[in-house]
Amino acid sequence: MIRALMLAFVAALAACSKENSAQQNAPAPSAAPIKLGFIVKQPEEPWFQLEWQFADEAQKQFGFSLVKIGASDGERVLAAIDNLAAQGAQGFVICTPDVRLGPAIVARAKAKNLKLFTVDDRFLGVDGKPLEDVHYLGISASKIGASVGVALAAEQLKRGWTNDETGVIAVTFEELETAKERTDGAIEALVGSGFPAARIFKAPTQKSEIPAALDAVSALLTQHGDVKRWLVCGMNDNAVLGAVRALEGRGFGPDSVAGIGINGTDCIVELEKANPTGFCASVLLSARQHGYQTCEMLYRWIKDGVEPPLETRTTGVLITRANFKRVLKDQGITR
Ligand code: FCA
Repeated sequence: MIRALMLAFVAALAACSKENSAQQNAPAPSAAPIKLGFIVKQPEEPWFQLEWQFADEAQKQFGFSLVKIGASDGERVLAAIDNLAAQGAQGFVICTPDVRLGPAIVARAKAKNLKLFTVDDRFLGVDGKPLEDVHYLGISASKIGASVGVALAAEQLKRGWTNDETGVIAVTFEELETAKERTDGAIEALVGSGFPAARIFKAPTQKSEIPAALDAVSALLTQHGDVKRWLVCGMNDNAVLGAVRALEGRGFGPDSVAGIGINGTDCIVELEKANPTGFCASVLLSARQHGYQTCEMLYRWIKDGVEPPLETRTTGVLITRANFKRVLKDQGITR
């Protein structure tokens, strides 16, 4: 037994020294590949899963390595940055869980010598104004919101709903610039199309999640029992889905509700349902640009010193139950 153990020990030593000499003779390894992080605030949201999917495509295309981290609060974000630095990353893309963390994130990235690229939600400075000197890629929020408003007005017309029987619910999240611009854009377009401002009601939320929207809209509905038909907008698909669920709870179905979301990625299951619901359309954003292009820009910045533009804005296209399958397939989101 002892002899067998000793033999194994000697064999292990020999293997070890062989490995060492092989290492000594091997050519110096080429520089380690560039490593990037991609931190998102809500990894459970299909939108962010798609951003990661497209970031993975960029990783394959350019040969950097990618570390994906979900971080739902400030503590987790700072820990994620430290973790990336400890792993030898050179930069990261981030959609922050709270835009007011901006200055702290900038400071931590600088201290750790990491390049920083923000996506979706733009950082705010201590004065509450956007940090315009931090690189950012986001949607053209006002325009996309306006396109929702125009599409809702068209739905109203198509359905022959009069202004007197109809109300608008805007599920708002006004602390977040991109969210406020979206709902403001939708409201402005509806008013511009002749819808009475006095029949547009805001359901404020502090979180971008279905339950938060459901609660806010349920509370609002108790105050407006006289409205027969509802048009619904919000910052994204989940805001509108929460509203549609709250309306269903009060007996409003697809004949009396028209809700239009934004993202186009978090409503696929809804649009696939055999029977229509009050959620009738969405503006599909470009998850590819938000995931792939941000990584590409950050990679080239690190590798070749090509600084990306400080601000890049993306657009969207309207998808409905009639065309969503084809459009999602064309954009590489579904097979
Ligand atoms: C924000 C929203 C996401 C998505 C993104 C572009 O981060 O929370 O759902 O709309 O902007």
